[in-house]
Formats: sequence, C-alpha cells, structure tokens
Amino acid sequence: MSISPLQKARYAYQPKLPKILQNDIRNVAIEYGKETESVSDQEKIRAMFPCTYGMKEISFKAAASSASDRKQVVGVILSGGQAPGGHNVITGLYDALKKSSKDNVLLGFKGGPSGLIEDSFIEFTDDFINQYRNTGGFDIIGSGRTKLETVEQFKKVDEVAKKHGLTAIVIIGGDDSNTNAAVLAEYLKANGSQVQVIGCPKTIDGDLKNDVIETSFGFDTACKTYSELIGNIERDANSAKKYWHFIKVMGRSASHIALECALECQPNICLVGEEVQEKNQSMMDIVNYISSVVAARAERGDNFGVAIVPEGLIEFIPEVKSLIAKLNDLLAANEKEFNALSGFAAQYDFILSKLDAADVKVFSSLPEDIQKQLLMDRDPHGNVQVSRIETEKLLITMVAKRLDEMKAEGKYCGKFNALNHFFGYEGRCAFPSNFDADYCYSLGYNAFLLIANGLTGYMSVVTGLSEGPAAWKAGGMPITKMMNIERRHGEDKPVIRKALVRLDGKPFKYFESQRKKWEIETCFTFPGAIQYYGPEEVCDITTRTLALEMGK
Ligand code: FBP
Repeated sequence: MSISPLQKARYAYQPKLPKILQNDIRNVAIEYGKETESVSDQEKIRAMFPCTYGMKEISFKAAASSASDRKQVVGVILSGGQAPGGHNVITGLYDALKKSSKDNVLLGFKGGPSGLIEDSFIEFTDDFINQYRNTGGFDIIGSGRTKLETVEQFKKVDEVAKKHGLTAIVIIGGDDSNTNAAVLAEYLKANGSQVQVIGCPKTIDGDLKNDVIETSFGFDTACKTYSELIGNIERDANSAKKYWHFIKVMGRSASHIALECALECQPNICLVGEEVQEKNQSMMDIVNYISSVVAARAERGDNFGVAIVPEGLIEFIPEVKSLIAKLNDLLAANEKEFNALSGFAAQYDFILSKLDAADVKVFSSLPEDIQKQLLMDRDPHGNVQVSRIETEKLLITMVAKRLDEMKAEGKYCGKFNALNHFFGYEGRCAFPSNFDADYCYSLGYNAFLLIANGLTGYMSVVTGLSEGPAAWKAGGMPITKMMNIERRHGEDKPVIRKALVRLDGKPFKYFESQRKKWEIETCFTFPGAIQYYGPEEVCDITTRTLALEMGK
C-alpha cells in the first residue's frame, strides 16, 4: 500500500500521555473516590442497575499496583459515526495491554456492535495496528449503528465472550452506545459473568459531555477541519465580494460544532438551535433576522457574507419540531402502509390526511425537496436524519423571497447571490489533531487500567484537558452517574443526558457579546489547516469552546 508523507510521519508520532500513565503499569495504583449518584431520577436508575449503581469514582496514583495479573482477552468495538482519533483509542488500549503482558490479546469486532453479536472479528498484531497509528477513520475494524440493547443480543454477546474467553469489552461510542455499555455491564454482572464493560466517549457532535467528561473525542479535529474550510470561504467571500455563503455543519441536535466554528472564524451569522428554541423563534423570525443582516451589510456596500447553520436547527423551530414529532409517530405507526405507497404524490396525500390543520399548514408551506427529506427513513433511534435535510438551501430560498418583499416595500437590500455548502463527512475522518491523537491514545490506555483493576460499567475519563497532556488526570466514572430517565418510544428509558449548548455557558456568552459586531462589520478570522508539526501554540491548541469552558 502506498502512503502519503504525512501518513508516514504520523505513524511515527508518539502520542503524549498524562504523567501518571507514563509510569510503568505496575506502578499505577487505583484510588477510590466518592460513591456516585445519577444526575437525576436516582431511585429509578438505582432500581434499573442494582449491580452497578452507586459505584465509586476512581483516579490513578503512582504506587504499586494491586491490579490483577490474569491474562486479559479484550474485545473492542467502534460504534456510530466516525470521529477522528478512534484508531488511537485502539492503539492506546493495545499498547497498554501488551505492556502489561505479551500474552494479552486484543480482538477487534468488525462493523460496530453487530460484529460482537455475529462474532466477526480480527486479532490485532503489531504489524497490523502500526498501519493505523495517529490516522483518521474507523476503517481499522469499521463501525455501525446497530443498537446493542435487547436481552437476546446480550445473550449472544455473552456466548461470543465465552467462546473467546473475553475478560472485557470496550465500547467506543456516543451517548446511546455508552448507555448501552452500561446496560450490558449490568446484564453481564447480574448474570454471573466476569466480563467487564468499559466505555470511551466518542462523537464529533460534542454533545457527550458533563461535569466529568470535558469533551468527546473527535470534536476538536472535526471543528478545526470545518473551521479551516469556513475560513477559506470567508477569504473567498471577502475577495470576490459577490456571494453570501450558507454553510450547514454537522452536529445532530446540538449546535456545539456551529458555535465552535463561529468562535474560530467570526462569520456574519451563526444560528444556534438551542437559542431558537429558548426564544421560541419561528421560521419567519429566523428568515427576518438573516434578511435584516443581509440588508444592513448591503447598505455598507457589502453584498457578501457567511452564515453558519447547525444541521439540527430545523428540529428546534417550534412549528417544525412539532411537525417532526408527529411525523415520527405517524411513520412509525403506519410503516407498512406508507412504504407500500408508490410515489411522492401518494405519500403527500397520505401524510396530509393524517396530520391536524396546524401541521398541514406547516408541512404544505415547505418546498417539495424538504417535504421529501422529512419523510425519509429514520435512523435506528427513530430520529429524522438531520444531516439529510437541506436547511441551508431552504433558508436561502426563504431569505431571497423575503428580500424581494423588503425591496417591494422600498427598503434597500443590495444584491443577494447565495451559495450553499454542507460540511460533515469532510471532518469525521481527518488525521486527528495532536489534541485528539493524544486524548484518544490516553483514553484507550486508561481503559486498559480500568480493566486490569476489575472495573465494569465505567467510562474511561481523562480530564484537565485545557492544560498540556502531561498535566491531564486519568480515571474512571460509573456510567450510571451520567444518566437520567427520558421518554423514548413511549417508554421510560435510562439514558446518558445529552449536552446541548448552554445559553448561560461561556462559549455562547462570548459569541453573544460579539455577534452584533460580526454581523455588520467584516471580522472574519482564518484558522488555516490543522498543524501537526511546529510550535506548541500552533499545533497543540484545544478548541475555543473547551478553553472558554475551562476559564481560559
Ligand atoms: P454519532 O452521533 O454517532 O457520533 O454521529 C455523528 C454524526 O456525524 C452526526 O453529526 C450526523 O448527523 C450523523 O452522524 C450522520 O450519520 P450517518 O453517518 O449515519 O450519515
């Protein structure tokens, strides 16, 4: 296989570990902290996790280890969407496991959780794993979105674990996958299995964070990749001075990625879904806001600009949110009948016949493309696939129409030529930034220590991330601590609470304090490409979000 010079150089990069993990593994001892409680609904969650609820937080200290020296056979899966750094979680886990004993074995189950159920696996070797060090992607073993949640599936996992003599399973995934890791840990423990389950916090969306997890891995690299591209577009816009660019960025419901890119690039507009919801803004409120910025810039002679749109925006607009909720239920309840309909016209009539008057009004006011996108297949969790809804195009069409009306009312609006972009997949498999390379390697390495110390139902946790890696702290947190009860598909389910953008948080507050200026003046900033080699202040910086949240 031919490789690029950067790829070759990255193979040789040695990720940095927290100081405590730099010790010989035999000199890293576990330290127990406080017993934990879930973030809310304590009684219900305690009852659902009788074997794994209330366990203690743990950290590591330099002292002789009392960890088990039994042979470890660990299985690992990658779950959900790709995020830069996933390979390094696996290489960190592998290195710690092999440092502990050459006889230890790491199996990678292929294609996500389904690999574990179907027993599709590879055994990692030095030669194989070395080709993936510090590289982007999840292609080392692939990923998938199968949900691991039924007792039947857990029984299969138990059988596969017995067959291979697995001692532990590491699940690298987002909030849902880690929720399922906790449920699997509970199931195995309750059924007398010794197999331990450890989670690692992954997702570019940045919505798996709380008072324990400072950031999920992949967010840093994905945001830096999008910010590079947005900065380049800003420079183009400021050079040509003839286009408005509407850029949708990934992130599912949460607007963390959009906000981080705004902090990095200072565009004229950045919509934040959580603010739209809080202020109960309608589609027309948003369109009026954008149109007023376009007109104000036109008055200065600036018929160009950049607007960032979070992909989940549409779900936060009250009237669309209500419509989507109804469509989700309707499509779930009438799946067969709906799928048997041939052509969009028949589907359209069917949907209209089932919606109430208010939802009919909203649905029929949307352009046909968006109507079709709202009727597309749901993801395995029953959610609309927001990455496939072209909100950025919808906004361009609606803003153009509004500007025409404003012109007809005598308002000067200049020229509005708009282009649309969607940045999502471009950032999910980039070479991990030094931050993500180091963070992920540390998470994987640390996961092995949690395993060696006999823990199950824990998330691998590395904190203090706004400092350099040497100062990072390593430990583990019971996953049940992060849970609350939410209503899912008509049932009360224990789930890790998703972190949306906090409007009282420092990143949003900073953005809010600046946005009036950014709207009208041209304040673009150009982050440039991720740097892997060079001065620390260029190569090892974290996101603005993390820095602001940590008071930097
Ligand atoms: P995860 O939540 O699994 O980390 O995936 C994140 C994400 O990239 C979202 O930002 C996006 O909406 C979604 O995946 C796209 O899913 P798919 O890869 O299935 O198209």
